[in-house]
Amino acid sequence: MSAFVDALASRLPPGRVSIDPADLLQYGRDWTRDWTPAPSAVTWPRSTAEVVEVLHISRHFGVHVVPSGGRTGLAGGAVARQGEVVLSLERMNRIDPVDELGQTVRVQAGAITQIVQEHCERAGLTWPIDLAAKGSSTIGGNLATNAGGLNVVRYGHARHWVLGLQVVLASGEVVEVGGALEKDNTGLDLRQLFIGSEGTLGIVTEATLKLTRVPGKLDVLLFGVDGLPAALRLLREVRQGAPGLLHAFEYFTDFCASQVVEHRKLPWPLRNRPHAYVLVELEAPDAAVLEFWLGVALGVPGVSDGVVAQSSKQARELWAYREDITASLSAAAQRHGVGAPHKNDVALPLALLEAFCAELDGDWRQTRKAWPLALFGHLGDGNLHLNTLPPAGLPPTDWPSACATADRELFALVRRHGGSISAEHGVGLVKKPYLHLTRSPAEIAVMRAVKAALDPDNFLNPGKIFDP
Ligand code: 2HG
Ligand code: ZN
Repeated sequence: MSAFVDALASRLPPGRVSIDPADLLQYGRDWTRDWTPAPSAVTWPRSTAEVVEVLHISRHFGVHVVPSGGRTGLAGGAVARQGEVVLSLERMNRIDPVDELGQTVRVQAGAITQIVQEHCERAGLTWPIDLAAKGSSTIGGNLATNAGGLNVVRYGHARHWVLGLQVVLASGEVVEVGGALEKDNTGLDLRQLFIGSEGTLGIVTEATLKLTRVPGKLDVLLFGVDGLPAALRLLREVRQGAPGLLHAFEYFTDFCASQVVEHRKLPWPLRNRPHAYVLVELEAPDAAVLEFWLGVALGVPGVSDGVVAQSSKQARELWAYREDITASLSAAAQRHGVGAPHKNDVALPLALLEAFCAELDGDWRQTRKAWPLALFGHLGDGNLHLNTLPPAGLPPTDWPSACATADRELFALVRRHGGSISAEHGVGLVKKPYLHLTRSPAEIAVMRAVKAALDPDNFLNPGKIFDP
C-alpha cells in the first residue's frame, strides 16, 4: 500500500495526500454510523487534471476510489470501508461569475452549496435547493445524490437545476455533458444518468447550474392538526385556495416537536399541543389576503390552530421546530445509548398516503408500541421520514436486528402502496439490501448494464446502490 501512497505523493503537488488516522476516520464516512471507516488514503486534488491523475494511479495499483463531497449523506454513499482511496473534491471550490442573462453559474464540484447560493444572491438569483446541510454539503455531492430538501414542492430536486456537467469517467476520460444550453434535444440526456448515481458512474468535477430569481417575501404559517388525514385536507386547501406560490409544506408529529422543545429549550409553538403540526411557507402577495385565507384554512376539519409569523425572526423561530428535528433526535439517540436514530425516508403517492399511514398505525406500530417514533417530512412531496429510537429495556445488541425486521415490514407496506424505499436520501449502503423491493428486476438489470458499460471493473464507489 505504501507504494500506492508514495506514487500519489510523488505525482501530485505537495499536501494532496494523507494517511493520518484522523483524516482516514473523518473522510472515510458520512453522517451514518453503521460502518467503520477504513480507507487506505485520502487525496485532495485541486483540478480536473489531478482527479484524472489520481484515477490513473489508483487503477495502476488496483485501489478502488470513493468520491467524496461534504459527507452529509444519510445513506452511506460516501463510506470507504475496504481500503479504498477517498477522493475528496472539497478543494475544488471555484465559483465563476454569474451569467445574469443566461441565469447560470459554472462551479467546481467542491463548492459549498450555501456559498454558491450567497454568490448568486448578489445578482438577485439563487440555486434553489434548500437543505439543512447546505452549510457543509457540496454541489458535487448534491448532484451525485440528486439532493431534495425543503422546497422540492416548489422547485423539484437538484436534477432540475443543472444544465451541464464535467465528469471524469472510470477510464480517466473527461467528458462535458450538456453545457449552458437551456435546450438540447440531441439524444440521451447523459447529465441525468450521472445525477443521482452516487459516484458509481463517474466523478462530477464541474457543473453549470441553472438559476432562478430569489423568491420575494416568504410567509411562514404553523398549523396544529389532529392527524395526517387533516394535514392532507389542509394540503388540498393550500393547493386549491392559498394565495401565492407554495414554497414548503412540512409535517411533524407532537413527538418531534417535543424533542426540539427539550433539546433547544424552546416554548411550545402553539397555545395547545396538537397531535401534529404543518408548516406552510408561501410566497404570498399581500398580508390582508393571507390573513383572510388563514381563516379559511382554520375551517378545514381537523385543523385546530394556526399562526402566521409576523416577522422574519418569528418565521425562523417557527422553522426551528421543523429544521432542528434531526439534530434533536441525534442528541436523544446518544441518551438512548446508540450513535444515531434508526432512519427511514420513504415516498408514497399522495393519494395513497392516508391508507399507508393507517396501516402503519396498525400491526407495524402496535407490535412496536414502546418504540419512540418520530414521523415527519416533506408531506407536500409525499415524503415521510421515520426515525426510531431503541425502547427502554431492549439490550443494545438486539437493536440492529429489531430494526431490520421493522424495515422489512415497513418496506413491504411501502411497496404495496406503490411507494419508494428512498424518497431523497438515496440508496448507498443503507438501502442497498432493499433496492429490489421498489425497483423491478428489469430496472435493476438496466442499471447493472449501465454500470458495466461505464465502469466494467467496478472501480468507482464499489458496493454502493447494488453489486454488479
Ligand atoms: C430532513 O428533511 C432531512 O430534515 C433529514 O432529510 C431527515 O433526519 C432525517 O431523517
Ligand atoms: Zn428530508
